Amino acid sequence: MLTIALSKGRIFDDALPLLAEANIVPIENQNKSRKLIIPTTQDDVRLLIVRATDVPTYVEHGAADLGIAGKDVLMEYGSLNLYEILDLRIAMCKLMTAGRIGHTKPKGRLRVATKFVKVAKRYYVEHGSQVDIMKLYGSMELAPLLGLADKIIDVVDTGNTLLANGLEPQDLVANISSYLIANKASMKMQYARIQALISTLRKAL
Ligand code: PRT
Ligand code: MG
Repeated sequence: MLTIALSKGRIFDDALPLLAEANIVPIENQNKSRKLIIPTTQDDVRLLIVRATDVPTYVEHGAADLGIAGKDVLMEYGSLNLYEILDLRIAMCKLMTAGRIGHTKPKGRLRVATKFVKVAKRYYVEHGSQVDIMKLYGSMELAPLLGLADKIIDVVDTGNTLLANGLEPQDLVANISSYLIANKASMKMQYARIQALISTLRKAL
C-alpha cells in the first residue's frame, strides 16, 4: 500500500489533476465524504486527509509514505528527516510581512505576530533586526489593527484579505508552492514505484 497524506481545500483541489495523470483518482468525492482515508482507483494507493500542518509529521514518521505540503509548512516544520522530492508548483503564494497601510516602523522593538514562528525568527536574524515574535494560530490580520503587533508574517495570494483589513503586504519572506515529500524508509523500500510516480508527475507539470 502506498499512502499519500494531503490536506483538503486548495492543495487537494490542485493535486487532483496531477494525481489523475498518474491514474490515481479518489473513489469518493472528498468534498462530500467525511472519510479521512480515501481509496483510489488503484487498489494499493490511498489518500489520507490531514491538516496542512500535520502532513510532514505523518510522512516523517512513516504513517504516510508520501505527502503534499506547502513550502511554508515545510520551512516551519524544519525537519531533515524527510525528502522534498518534487516542486509541484501548486497552491502557489508568497510568505510576506504585512502591516497597517501607511504606518511606518515603530521606535522600539518591532513586534511580529505569526503562526510561522521559526521562519520569522530566522528571517529577522538574517536581516539583523531584533524583534519580539508572538505565536498566533489564525486571524493574524487582527493583530496590527488592535495594536497587539506591528507586523504579521502570513501567506498572501491575491492580497485581498490584507486589504480588507487595512493592511498591506510589505517584504517578501519566501515564494511558496507545494512539494511532494517522502518518508526516507519508504523511498528505499518502494523506490521503483515512487520513482515511477515522480517521473509521471514531472512530465505532467
Ligand atoms: O486551514 P488550516 O488551518 O487547516 O491550515 P492552512 O491554512 O495551513 O491550510 P490551507 O489548506 O488553507 O493552505 C494549505 C497551503 O496552501 C498553505 O500551507 C500554503 O502553502 C498554500 N496557500 C496558497 C495558501 C494560500 N495560497 C492562501 N491564500 N494558504 C493560505 N492562504 C490564506 C492566507 O493565510 C490568508 O488567510 O488565504 C488568505 C490570503 O489569501 P488572499 O488571496 O486574500 O491573499
Ligand atoms: Mg487555511
